[in-house]
Amino acid sequence: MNRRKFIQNTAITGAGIATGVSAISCKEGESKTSETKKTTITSISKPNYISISTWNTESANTASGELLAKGKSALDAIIDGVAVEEANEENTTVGIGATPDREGNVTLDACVMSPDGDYGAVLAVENIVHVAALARKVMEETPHVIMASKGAEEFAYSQGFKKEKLLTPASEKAWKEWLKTSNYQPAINVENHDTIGMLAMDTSGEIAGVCTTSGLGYKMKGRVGDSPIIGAGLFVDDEVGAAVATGMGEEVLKTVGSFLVVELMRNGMSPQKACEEAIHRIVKKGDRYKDFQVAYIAMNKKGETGSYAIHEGFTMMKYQDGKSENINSDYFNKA
Ligand code: SD4
Repeated sequence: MNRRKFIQNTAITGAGIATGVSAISCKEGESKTSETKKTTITSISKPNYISISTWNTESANTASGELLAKGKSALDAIIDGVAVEEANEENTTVGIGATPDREGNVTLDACVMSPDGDYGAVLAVENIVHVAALARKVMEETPHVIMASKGAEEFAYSQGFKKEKLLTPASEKAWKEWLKTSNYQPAINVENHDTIGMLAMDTSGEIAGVCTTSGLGYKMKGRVGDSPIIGAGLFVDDEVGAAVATGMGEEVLKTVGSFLVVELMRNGMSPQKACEEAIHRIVKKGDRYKDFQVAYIAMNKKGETGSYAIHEGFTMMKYQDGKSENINSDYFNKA
């Protein structure tokens, strides 16, 4: 670990105080260098690494956290982490088994941002399960940042992705049931297991983020939500922090929500307060918020996190220094 990373990762307090040692062995070693020998570390305000994700996505978030613990980069950890959920047929809003559009096509959206501010996204992709990894390929292997639909799918095959049927017998059955009424009313907190947005900070203090989804169930053919759109569904600025959204994408898009959260943090707000303010920007537009859910999660460079939703029921998974918890998010609509 170089000196810059060491300083980034460590809150040094109590210069000259003789007691207290770092809980982190590699940092203990560094505290013995000539530059720092008069300084004893008495508190560490920042976790070694941290992964947070939307909803009750424990296996995915733990997978990411465990990779971070092994020293993997934030970018590697989140892509492999969300892949767990993309492959989970039980999750009806991500990857295989996801709810189709109203014509029965499962179309997926995803995007990723790296610590150096790079971005890649895929929109309305069919037949590919791991669209977060595909978004990373767009970011790293093409001169573009967004690829959509058939072009994105063909690019996926050129990169070795497999063609897979995303509509499962269960999601097909549910769609046929829906066709009986064709009532498009995205439900609030459908099953507390939804679009997955994940943010991670690795052991070198770098932050990356990802979002992957099938969008809103029974959407119109061709509809794209906030999740793959930079600044709306996801934003990462490694100097400041990161935010990711879930819920009614149209509302997140109209307020450029994740960018807003990061900019509010840049101006000094905590992740928690920044998420609250971004939700307030939506609800102050009128009473329509009563019928839809939006939630944000965020983290800053100190490893502090926050989450806030319009309605009760949203949870954030957090894996930090070996411990996983599912945190009930605070929310706006307490009426
Ligand atoms: C969208 N924001 O497509 C996504 C859907 C979502 O929880 O997050 N659902 O609008």
